[in-house]
Amino acid sequence: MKTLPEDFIFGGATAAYQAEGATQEDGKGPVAWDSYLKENYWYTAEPASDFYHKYPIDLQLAKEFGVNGIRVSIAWSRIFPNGYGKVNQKGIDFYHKLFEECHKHGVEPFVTLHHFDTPATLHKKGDFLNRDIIEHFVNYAQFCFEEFPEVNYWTTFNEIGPIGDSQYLVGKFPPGIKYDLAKVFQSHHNMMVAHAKAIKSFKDKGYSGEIGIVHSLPMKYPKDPNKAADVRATELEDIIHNRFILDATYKGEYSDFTMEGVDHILSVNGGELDLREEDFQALRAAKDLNDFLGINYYMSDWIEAFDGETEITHNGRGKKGSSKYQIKGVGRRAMDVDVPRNDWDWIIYPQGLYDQIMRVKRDYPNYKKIYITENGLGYKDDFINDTVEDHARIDYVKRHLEAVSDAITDGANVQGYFIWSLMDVFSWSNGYEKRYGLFYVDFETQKRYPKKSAYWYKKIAETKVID
Ligand code: BGP
Repeated sequence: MKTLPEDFIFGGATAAYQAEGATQEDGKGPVAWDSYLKENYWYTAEPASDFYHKYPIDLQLAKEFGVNGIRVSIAWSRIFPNGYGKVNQKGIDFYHKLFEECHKHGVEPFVTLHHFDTPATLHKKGDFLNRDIIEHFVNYAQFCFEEFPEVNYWTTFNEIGPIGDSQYLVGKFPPGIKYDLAKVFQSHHNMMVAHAKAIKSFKDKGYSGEIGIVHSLPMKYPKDPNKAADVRATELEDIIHNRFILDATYKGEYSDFTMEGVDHILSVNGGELDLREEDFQALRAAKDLNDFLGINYYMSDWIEAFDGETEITHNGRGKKGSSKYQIKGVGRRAMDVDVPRNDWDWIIYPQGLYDQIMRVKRDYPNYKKIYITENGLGYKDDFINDTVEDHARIDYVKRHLEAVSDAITDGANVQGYFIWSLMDVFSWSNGYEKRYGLFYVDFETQKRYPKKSAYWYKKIAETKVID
């Protein structure tokens, strides 16, 4: 039986917009999602999991079930309703109370400054495509570092990769632009510069605690490893989703290999990047300052060569087999590989987590430590007799924890795992039907019910034996 270290964090993850609800309460400023969900989806962020009011219950449950870490994010627009300028004291008070409650229950808060929810005012001006936001983000970060000394673990951004992809490639996040690869890379780059400047200022001011970044790192494999065109397609997909942001994080520049791939993609798809020497100065100054890397890992993809136009269909309703993903000049995700998927076509492959951790260790040796900051299985839970017999979720988490254990045995420094999600929350582009939580949330009554996975997780957290 595999084990995990004694001081390992067994966490649960959440995000402000997906959990809190109360989108217009106590002076919170709007975010682009408020209107975007109304106009494009069949749900809104109300009531979410009403974490804004129910957090003491969730933290009590966390404690009872052996969860000793929680990922939460600060909603930027609760602190600065317009993204900058006037501050909102009620928002500040809320997070002080939240962090206090976490510590009271022995649940360490890992706090993200930006989890997909740019204030509407800044989003309207181009979000991270507009360089002005870099300074606003850094000011907001500095404000939080100063205001919340009780926070021991800071994360600048959650998933710079999927933000750009979802906003400008897939078009499922606001502003819903499709197939614009130049915007994808520019957004990634500008966010990485904002990250670099924020952590540099954190370190310069000598705050206590640690700071890092959370990247989503899906592993990419060639459908036929003996076919050069499949291997090339895989490399290009990997550059879009992993290599570009990892290079920026740990090398402070893009390697020649990465840039050659980016140039190729843009030569086929059009568009140019605005990459300035001052940006690279900022990236270089920060590349060794990341105390940790958070890896969010849900799936891997098998990629094959493809010669045709870009077409991406998002499977948001959980209708298995309805997604499509092919990019001109890059490749396409093979649907006919013999690996299990969930209803949203996410390929379940724990070995990919091991491979991704070991790749970071090998290619970015200046990483210091890793937390698995999100991993979990989304599905339409059957709520029967006040619980959910979520054996598939238990199996999924078990196999991914085993992959983490293997990576530690093979020399990787991984110090914690946060299941997505602590309690059920709504999913950005898939609604309330796609559940992940250890605790089932009845969204009408807002009551919580432990699922079978919660009891199982508690046992692992207590024994550190993956059984
Ligand atoms: C990550 C996000 C989370 C969460 C999770 C599950 O990308 O950081 O906020 O939503 O994925 O994804 P989904 O909700 O699309 O199933």
